[in-house]
Amino acid sequence: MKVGLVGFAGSGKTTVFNTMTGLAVPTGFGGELRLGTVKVPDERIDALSRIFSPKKTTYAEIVFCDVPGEHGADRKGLSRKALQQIRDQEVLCLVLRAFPNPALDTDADPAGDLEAFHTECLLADLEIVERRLDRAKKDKPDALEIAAFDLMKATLEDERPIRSLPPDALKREYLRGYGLLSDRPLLVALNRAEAEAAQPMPDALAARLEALHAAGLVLSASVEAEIARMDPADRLAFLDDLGLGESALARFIRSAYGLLDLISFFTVGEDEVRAWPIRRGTKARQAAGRIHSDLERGFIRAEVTPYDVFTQYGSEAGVRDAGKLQIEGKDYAVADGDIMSIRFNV
Ligand SMILES: Nc1nc2c(ncn2[C@@H]2O[C@H](COP(=O)(O)OP(=O)(O)OP(=O)(O)O)[C@@H](O)[C@H]2O)c(=O)[nH]1
Ligand SMILES: [Mg+2]
Repeated sequence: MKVGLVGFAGSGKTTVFNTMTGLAVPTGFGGELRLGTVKVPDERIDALSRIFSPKKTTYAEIVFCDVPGEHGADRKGLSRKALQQIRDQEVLCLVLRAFPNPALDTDADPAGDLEAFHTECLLADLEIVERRLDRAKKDKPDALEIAAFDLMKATLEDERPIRSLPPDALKREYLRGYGLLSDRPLLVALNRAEAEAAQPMPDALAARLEALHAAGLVLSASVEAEIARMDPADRLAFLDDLGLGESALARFIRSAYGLLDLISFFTVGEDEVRAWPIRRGTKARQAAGRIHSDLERGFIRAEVTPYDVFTQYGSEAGVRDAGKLQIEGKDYAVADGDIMSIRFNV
């Protein structure tokens, strides 16, 4: 999963980047595009790794991309370059400033910034959708595709994001390659002053996020960035002082997994114990394809042990002897925590 930290100048994107990655990149004024990789902690993987002692243990990963803000010019506009940098991201994390930033000459206005960002995305998308419809008059039009673009145009003109259209209303395959921004999953991080770190998202903002089909997260990036660099043993005490039980990264991961409806299945063995993130509802055959395309092509069956069943019997042999090994076909919907072994033939 590639998550872009986006938003207006000085909103704290680089500080959020440091919070999530535990790095100490210099903050303030622009800077460059940066990538940082974070492992998704999973106690089940820790436990499986202790049991199998594999050569390699692989957690799911999130790559954060810190997109520099644009200072000067029109504060609430986004340049073509900025739009392109945002288009390169799979998931958008919009950082809203809700703290006084002495380097900026405006007060914090998170609700206004959210609307400004939303409008920029709508306008950029509308330009693309209208261009496609213009061209369709000249090309041989595919009626269904044109209908899809007409629906998108009406949605955008109604100031609603494309992501608000359910999958049965809009076939996402028509969108491939167009880089529409308002279709990207959106997670909004309300970045506050330290004293307000533990207060919930204001109701009005929460309602607006729901209408935009976005998830929300409250944090105070500057203190949490410091906490993220501490010894893990000290972290909890400091989080507790702030009135928080969990790190910003842990809360972020939960929100993002919820927003994207992600679950994990596992593969185990002496070589590697590994977590594989997939969308809920993914079928066994497609899930096998995440491991290797040969496993999808030559899929025969999946041998599945739910994590809880595995821990109950303690070993693969124990599960098998107890007759608890599930044999599943290609259309089995993989469940969170399934330990999978794929039988295949190519
Ligand atoms: N009080 C407070 N200050 C913060 C917080 N987050 C960031 N800052 C400060 O705000 C300033 C800008 O932070 P950055 O993280 O560089 O902001 P940015 O969005 O990356 O800025 P650009 O990339 O220049 O757009 C720095 O001085 C940070 O220390 C926060 O949660 N609370
Ligand atoms: Mg920055």
